[in-house]
Amino acid sequence: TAAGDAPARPGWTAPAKPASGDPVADLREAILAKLAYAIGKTPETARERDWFAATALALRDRIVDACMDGRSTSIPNKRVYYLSLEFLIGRLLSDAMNNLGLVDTTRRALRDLGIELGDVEAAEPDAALGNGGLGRLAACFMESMASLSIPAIGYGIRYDHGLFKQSLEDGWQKEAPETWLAEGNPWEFVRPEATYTIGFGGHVTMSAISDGVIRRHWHPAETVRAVAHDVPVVGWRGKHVNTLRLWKAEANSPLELAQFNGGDHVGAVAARSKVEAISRVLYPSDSSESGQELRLRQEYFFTSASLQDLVSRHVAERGDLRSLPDHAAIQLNDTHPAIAVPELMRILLEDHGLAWEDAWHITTHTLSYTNHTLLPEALETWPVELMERLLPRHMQIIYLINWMHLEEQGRHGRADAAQLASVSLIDEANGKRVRMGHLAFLGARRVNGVSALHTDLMRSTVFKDLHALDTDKIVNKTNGITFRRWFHNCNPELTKLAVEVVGERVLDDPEALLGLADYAADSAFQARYAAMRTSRKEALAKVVAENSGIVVDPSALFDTQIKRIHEYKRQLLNVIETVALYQAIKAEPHKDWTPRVKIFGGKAAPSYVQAKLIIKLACDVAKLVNSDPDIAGRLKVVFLPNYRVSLAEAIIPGSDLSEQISTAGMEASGTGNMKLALNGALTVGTLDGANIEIRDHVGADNIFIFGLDAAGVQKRAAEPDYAARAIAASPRLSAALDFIEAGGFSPEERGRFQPIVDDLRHNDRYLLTVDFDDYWRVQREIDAAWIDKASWWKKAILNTARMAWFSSDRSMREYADDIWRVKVG
Ligand code: NBG
Repeated sequence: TAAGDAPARPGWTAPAKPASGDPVADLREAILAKLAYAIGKTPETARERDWFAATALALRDRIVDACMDGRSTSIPNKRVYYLSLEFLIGRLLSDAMNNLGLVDTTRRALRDLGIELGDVEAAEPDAALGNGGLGRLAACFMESMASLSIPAIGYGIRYDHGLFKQSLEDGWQKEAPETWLAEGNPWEFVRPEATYTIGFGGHVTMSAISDGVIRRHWHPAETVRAVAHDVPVVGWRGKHVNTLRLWKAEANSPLELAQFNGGDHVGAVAARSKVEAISRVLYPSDSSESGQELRLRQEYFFTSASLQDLVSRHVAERGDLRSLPDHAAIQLNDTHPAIAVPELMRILLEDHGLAWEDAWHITTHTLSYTNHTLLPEALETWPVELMERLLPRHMQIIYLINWMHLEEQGRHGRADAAQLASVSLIDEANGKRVRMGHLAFLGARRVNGVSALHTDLMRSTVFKDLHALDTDKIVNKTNGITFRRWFHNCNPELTKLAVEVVGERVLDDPEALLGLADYAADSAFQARYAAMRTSRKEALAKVVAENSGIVVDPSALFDTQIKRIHEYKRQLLNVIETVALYQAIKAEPHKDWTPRVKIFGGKAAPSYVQAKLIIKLACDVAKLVNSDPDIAGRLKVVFLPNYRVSLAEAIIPGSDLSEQISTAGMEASGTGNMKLALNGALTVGTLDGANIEIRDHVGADNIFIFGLDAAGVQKRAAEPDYAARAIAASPRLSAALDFIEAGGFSPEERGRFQPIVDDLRHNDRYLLTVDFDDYWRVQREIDAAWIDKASWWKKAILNTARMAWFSSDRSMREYADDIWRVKVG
């Protein structure tokens, strides 16, 4: 069959396996068999990594059983195809065990063998095939779709190297390559039979096929093969299994024989390694565009392979491509796969001989597009010259789409030059570039934002003129997180509490969590909730000590900011408030200060100089504050290196306060905000992204809001000298900046942080100075709130209960109903 898919097998039964009637013994034997026959090791010689592989393989068999029992392999009426350049998966073992209902069974099976499950879990490398929120969202969506039995295939790239490893050398970020595949990947199936040819460059020819009808044909100059690697994604209670299909780039021939025979052995393999570079490494840019040719190659590579795959599957199953929109919904995760618009057109026109109008109808009724940022520097555009060289046929199609689109404006009397320029696919102002957001918009049936505010801003800013042409196209789909990973797996103690109070159904229906609210003021329940937090904080304190050498007191308020380091996220606001707090404690050392531990984690893009300097400042502040006897442990600052999914799973349940302090209007949604609030951390945040909806759900009394809102930011940013005036008006901010500028944290290099201070005084694009005083105010309000423990725990419990709505199951239901029109369950 097309692409090597298993045909429907309603009558399939699993091959006989030893079944003693004792599930623990069965799994133990299965693990031992994998260890011997797949890994080639004995229990005596096996390392933790080997036990991990054996356990993963044994569980994978169970997933295959679930997958082949007929439900997942019968042809569904409609499939969702989720195209994403990033899937930030993390570890899969606990996901698989939990969703198969085998956590205890596995623990006991391993214990029989003298192995601790925790050690085996820790031996699994994170699959870090993403940068941050966008990639993690894709992973949450995959898990939720499987749990809701929405037939889906995720498509992405199987990078040899995921996001770089971060270390801190004297507070400076250093990057090292990530090597998750070094010892293989036990979860994946290689599918060499699902291989497609992807072209680049070359030229286009024309031929007349009948009266006046001209066909164009692309003759690529180079080709590379995309080979499928499938990772099964098992849903909750093992009811449904979907596939994450990741493409690996392979050269057509392993080496140029003629060259090799001619004696040029090295040259013969060089071409191969250049071609295969496409799937070598994930670009480490988050919310900023990287612009290199290799990046465009990656985007086209995975988009083309995915479309070829799904088109051939459709043809095999249904015969006629005209029914594609009825049976396939393709979601473009940001503009990275936006080349899908001309690529699907090309496939329909060239490979299947459809007429333009039919091809355009099919395309615009199959594709939808999610926007994840409005930051101008992150909006993808590609130089026309590069597109013409690399994808000449696609550039022609883009020109034709644009011509028809602009003609239509004329017919509707909208021929005003400025307006045409704003809706054109080509940005003429910056040396002719293709606007990928506009391209995705025109090719999509639905375009969505990821929070209510973000969607409103899409309509009123970046997509204003396009929106006016089709006011139904933009819809909102607020992000969500999978509760299986971010609640059940990462916080079994809290899950146990919830199950005891509201019953087992809370595991199947996130909405049931709301029942917890009835216990928010119950002092006995509060005590149990607080005990849960204490034990999570003790565990986190151990992680902190192991990773940073810093000893922290679990009874202090754990104040957490974990996310990519980016100026708009304003880690710097938090650091400068830390400086001001340090100065205040120094000035009044005998005052009754609320003990705090400030925990930071996050990576900076390797080329993002200012972000790296912010990390260094945080580390230098930590060094001075943590060693000052006057502070006496009332303030500790920790920067945890190599923030990643598995570290987040340890930090989140142990956090009391969640820092979500981006400049209003700049964080499209945020999802870390949801994970922390669900686990009962109170949010200190601006009215940005999903923070607004979090406030609406948890209640304004249970969240700490400060600063300008998005409209206020727009207004203030237009005023002259706003930063200088804000600094002049704030003695506290002035003193903190003066101290940093004077080398207070860098006596060995006085001017080290001058670029940071200068930027704040003269530029401050992110309005940090303007929000500073209100941030200080709300932080002191939080200090006071922490003292009243009964009230604090009540707020925390209400947060957990009322975050029910932020489950990605809810998000996926909304996409299914509104965008994909696919049946759930
Ligand atoms: C990010 C936004 C986040 C949002 C995630 C997921 C990009 C381009 N955007 O606010 O910055 O939560 O997407 O939607 O990474």
